[in-house]
Amino acid sequence: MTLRGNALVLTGLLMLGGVLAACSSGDNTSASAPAPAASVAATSTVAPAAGASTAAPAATATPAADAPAEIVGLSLAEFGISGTGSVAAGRVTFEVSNSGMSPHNLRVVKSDLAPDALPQKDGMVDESRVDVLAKTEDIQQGGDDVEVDAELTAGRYLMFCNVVGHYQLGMVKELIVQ
Ligand SMILES: [Cu+2]
Repeated sequence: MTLRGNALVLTGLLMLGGVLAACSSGDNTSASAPAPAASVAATSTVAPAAGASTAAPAATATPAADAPAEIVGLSLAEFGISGTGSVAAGRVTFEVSNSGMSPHNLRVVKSDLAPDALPQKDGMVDESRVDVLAKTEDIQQGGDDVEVDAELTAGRYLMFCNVVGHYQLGMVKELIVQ
């Protein structure tokens, strides 16, 4: 009989607890709840968090969007490309200048081929047979620097100028992304 009596008391406590929780969840927005409600407050903090879930993804997305881009600074001239040879993986900004006498441009492809082994057609790299990840317009002599972005994963890339004849004359440079 004492076991059953304890069970009844326990059941009564549980019911009471349920009623308390139900009551307190109704007005738990009033932050100045008295001290005895502390144990209920622990559970009530979950409910507002779930309600505010729309704010949480925005907060976590912000740091990724603000991550600074890696910079690859390149100088184009007759006939070669000088500048950065390796960067960390992620968002990369190519800052390209023409320090030569004639127009040049930049293309970036991911490739494990030798620097002079890209597929060619009509004196140029055949861009229909490579995956160009970043490119600039022709940059004139003395023209403004051009910036172009790309999202690069780890691996080996080739950067080249695709003005007719320039790739064959050596305007190609390797880029290692780590
Ligand atoms: Cu060129």
